[in-house]
Amino acid sequence: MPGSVLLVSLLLLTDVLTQCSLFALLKRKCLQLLCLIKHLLSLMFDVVEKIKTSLAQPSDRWLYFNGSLYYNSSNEKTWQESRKDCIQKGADLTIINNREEQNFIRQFKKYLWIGLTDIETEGKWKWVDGTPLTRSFWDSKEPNGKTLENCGQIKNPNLQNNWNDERCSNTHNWICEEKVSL
Ligand SMILES: [Ca+2]
Ligand SMILES: [Ca+2]
Repeated sequence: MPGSVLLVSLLLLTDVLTQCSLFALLKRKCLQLLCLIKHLLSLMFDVVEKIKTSLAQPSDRWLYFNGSLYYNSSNEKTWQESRKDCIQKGADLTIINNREEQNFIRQFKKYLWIGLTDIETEGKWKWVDGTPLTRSFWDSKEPNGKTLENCGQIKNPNLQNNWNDERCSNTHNWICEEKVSL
């Protein structure tokens, strides 16, 4: 009898030890899982903080005026490259339709490419949407560049009428316009 008691005791002990090691493994896995969750939560917290920061500092490059959003560039490009940038932004170079819009663009107080060109036919100024120029705000001696200057630009912001025809390959700031449908 003492022999069988010893055997049972040994079996029980083995079983307890197995259970204990399984428990230790489970505990280790749980700790690893908790560490992973903690790491994921800290990553999510970082992302939320970044979103909050970006929302708190909206880009001052886009401004709304009378049914359109305008992007005023911080760097300079050629007329063609400027246009490409606007198109990449889902917009195009600005088309100026009236005095109110002209005055709005003047307030940026910069030389700016606008969506006007006579590159196809000298003297036949067209907007980038293909419409011919009807209402214009040329500076008094402009346009004067003949075939050398084929791209439209806003120049002296102090003048009410301040458009200039400029060499398209020169680099300037530019202004994009995106119509907003409400
Ligand atoms: Ca020209
Ligand atoms: Ca000119």
